[in-house]
Amino acid sequence: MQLPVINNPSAEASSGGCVAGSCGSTDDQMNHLPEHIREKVFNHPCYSEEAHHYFARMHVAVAPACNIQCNYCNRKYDCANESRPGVVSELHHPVQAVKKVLAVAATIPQMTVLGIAGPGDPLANPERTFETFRMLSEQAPDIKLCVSTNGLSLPDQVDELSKYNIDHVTITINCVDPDVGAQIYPWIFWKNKRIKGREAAAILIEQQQKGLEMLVAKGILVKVNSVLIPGVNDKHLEEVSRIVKAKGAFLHNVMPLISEAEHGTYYGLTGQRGPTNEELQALQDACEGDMNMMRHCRQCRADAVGLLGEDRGAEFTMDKVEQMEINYPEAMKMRAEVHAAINAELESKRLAKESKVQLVSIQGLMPKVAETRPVLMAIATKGGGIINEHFGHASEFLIYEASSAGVRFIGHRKTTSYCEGGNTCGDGESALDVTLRVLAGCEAVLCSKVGYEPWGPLEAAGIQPNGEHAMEPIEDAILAVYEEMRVAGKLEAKVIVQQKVA
Ligand code: CLF
Ligand code: SF4
Repeated sequence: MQLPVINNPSAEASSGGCVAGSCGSTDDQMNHLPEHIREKVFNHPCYSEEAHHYFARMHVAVAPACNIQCNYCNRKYDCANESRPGVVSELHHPVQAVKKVLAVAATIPQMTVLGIAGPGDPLANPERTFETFRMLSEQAPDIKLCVSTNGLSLPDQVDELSKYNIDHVTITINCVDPDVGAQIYPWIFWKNKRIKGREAAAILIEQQQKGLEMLVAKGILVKVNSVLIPGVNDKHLEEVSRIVKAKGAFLHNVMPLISEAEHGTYYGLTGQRGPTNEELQALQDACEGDMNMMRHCRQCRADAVGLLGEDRGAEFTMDKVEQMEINYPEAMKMRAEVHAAINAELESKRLAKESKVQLVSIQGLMPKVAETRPVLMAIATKGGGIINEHFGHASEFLIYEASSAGVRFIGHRKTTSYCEGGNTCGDGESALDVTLRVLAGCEAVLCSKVGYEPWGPLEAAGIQPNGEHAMEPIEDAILAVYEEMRVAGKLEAKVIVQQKVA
């Protein structure tokens, strides 16, 4: 069947939900997973990098309270265009939340996962969180349930979590050393007392580690989120990665600190900076030796709806949901058809990839490719794993690295969309200037179309615009462009330049 196009009117306002919430295996890793784990992750957009091009998630904001304070969080601030965990526009009662989930599931059949990620800590609001999960497990059994927590009360809730068939739990673990933790968490609320400083961090760390071990023992997949805070835990996160992997975490998601003064967070107000794209990638690469890293997290709002990177929450405000007539059994049939079509497409892609690998090794082409250097390319896409977005409409670009080893996903970079951003934004920088800055280090940008005006500045910045691969699968297009660069002798030339610089 024809796959429905995911309408994404607000893709430009990329979303960011689970600090108390976040993951992603590559499809190669996926293929090597045991069947019982593959079953759990193949259609979870956060746990599978490939799935995130096709399947959507939503969050319901049923958990207002939190039992700790993080220096990067201020739940009072809300802006519909703001993409940070902890931020919501509407708070819901569990009954409303379930109505909303059924409405979204019927409208966006690609929505496979319901997560509770805030705006506070879901497990600090156990009645509301578990009531929502209980009703959903009865009324929408085809939806995977997912929860994200800071971990403080996790050990007490593991039994309850396992009752609702929750296969995915995210724990935000920013440190395993209380001295580091004391710089991140000013206080926790523990056994009816507010505890501060190092003692607070030590309790939180102990509870997180205990909760992780208990979940793994029950066979529940655990993803660990860590916020990278330069100068605070940047040197420490490799150790965190090693420890959580040794304890059985499935995936590690290192996310950049979001810190702006206008957010009113402690870090924002005190000038703590977030990491650069290069710092984030370097740390993710350093941790990768130890475990699967998620690189496609969008730091979603606690009420995000849609594909990762888009937020369709405004289409499902409670007043709109109340007016919708939902026949869920009917919707389930449509959902099953859409999921079957996506799975068939994924399977055919997997087979095509396998046969390509076989062909390459039969032809003995690998040694030739192995001589070429890696190249970063930026992709404009609205989802579906294809190049289908106009350069001027993109508010984020996916960044891939092509090299002799193949194509690997590196991350995403947000920008101001060229067509909608006007001529200037912020400090007098034009929208195009922002994009040129954001794409620094990339040597090509692949999109469905690119206008005459940005073409020159892109080329002048060393980024080759390319609209020749519109509607092609991303990886195929990247490989084709990489091959063109190789044939044109552009790959070796850069090596010489780099060596000179070094
Ligand atoms: Fe939500 Fe988190 Fe579940 Fe995903 S989000 S509770 S695991 S369903 Fe995903 Fe969003 Fe990143 Fe979280 S992209 S913030 S990792
Ligand atoms: Fe905010 Fe609590 Fe989440 Fe920390 S754990 S980010 S304080 S909601």
